[in-house]
Amino acid sequence: MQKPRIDSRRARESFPAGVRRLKVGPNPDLCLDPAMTLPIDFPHISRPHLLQLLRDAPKAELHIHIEGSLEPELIFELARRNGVALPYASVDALRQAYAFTNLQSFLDVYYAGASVLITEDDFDAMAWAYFRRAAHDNVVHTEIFFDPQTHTARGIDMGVVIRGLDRAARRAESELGLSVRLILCFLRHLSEDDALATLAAAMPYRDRFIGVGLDSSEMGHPPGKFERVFARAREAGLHLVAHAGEEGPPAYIRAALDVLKVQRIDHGVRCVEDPELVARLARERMPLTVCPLSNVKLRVFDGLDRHNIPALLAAGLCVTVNSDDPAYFGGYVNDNFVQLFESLPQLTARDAYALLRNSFDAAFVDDEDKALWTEELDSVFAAHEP
Ligand code: ES4
Ligand code: ZN
Repeated sequence: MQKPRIDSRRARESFPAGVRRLKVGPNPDLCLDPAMTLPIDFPHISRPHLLQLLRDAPKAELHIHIEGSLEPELIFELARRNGVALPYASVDALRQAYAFTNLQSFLDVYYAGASVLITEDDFDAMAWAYFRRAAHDNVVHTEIFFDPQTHTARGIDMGVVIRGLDRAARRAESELGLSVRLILCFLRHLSEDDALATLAAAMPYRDRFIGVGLDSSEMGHPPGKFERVFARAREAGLHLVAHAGEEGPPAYIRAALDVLKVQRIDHGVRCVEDPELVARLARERMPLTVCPLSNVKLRVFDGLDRHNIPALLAAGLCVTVNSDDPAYFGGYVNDNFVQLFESLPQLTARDAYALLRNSFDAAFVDDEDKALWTEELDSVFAAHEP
């Protein structure tokens, strides 16, 4: 049962007099129609108030690796509890290793951190900590990635991983009113046969996850390598997403669309190198789950002030903002929003609304949930003070 965090009836009552109600429901034209009119007074939202609105607004998070939410303190606690030796002497020493030069330099530390996860309780504890933190940021819906091969390769049973995450998810739904879905990711540096075996091992838990994704080292591992396993997932009625165009070229984004037939692109920021691809992404309203702090930490961009989100939005793309691996990249989803808007003064209140609204439009939920959350978002924006 999904309990909305904001009571929509109360939100409706608090709608300021004289502000016309929005027609609710997902607007399929949102990303294509920058001239869209809304009864929200966008130009009069001050910068400090906009930053607060970004924090307060309900939002969906669509790109978060749950193993990337493992904070150093919990890594050390689980290592002690499970008798796992870590190649770092202390929490501080581990934190000092978070100076990444590219995706691979991060993945090496990330997989070392995940090695402390052994029991169902460990997966539950990790996910529960993230859900509490996400609810604090007014996340109302989250689709979490998990990397089963990182664990099954160490002899951990698939059931331990999925049952632990699922237990935390059910608790988050009942105690935090957070809507949670799981997406199983294949590690692209491993073989397609390994991915096929992983999908088969997960099928007994088919009702506990809604989709599959593709992550880990992108260069040299094009999406085409996973054509058969994505076809099999599609036949099983699973949603499909893939990391593409983070470090890899636009051709990888095209292959994710044409060969894997994904419904969202994770990252996708390198699409701008291929104007025809950008036009296609806009035309098809293909969501990009962008992770600003991640992109800076992994040197995809030299700074948040150099991020291409303004260009992606200007091109009419359905962009969302997400945290990726918040424990490693210096912030959760609200940190991503606020630091992005602090660094890029050209981003407007209308852009903020579009990014938040896109998070619901791009979510794998039914139209009723999208309409409810969109209505809550509109109420928060319409109730703003200058
Ligand atoms: C990841 Cl930032 C990123 N890219 C690719 N794979 C990943 N797994 C965890 N974080
Ligand atoms: Zn990612």
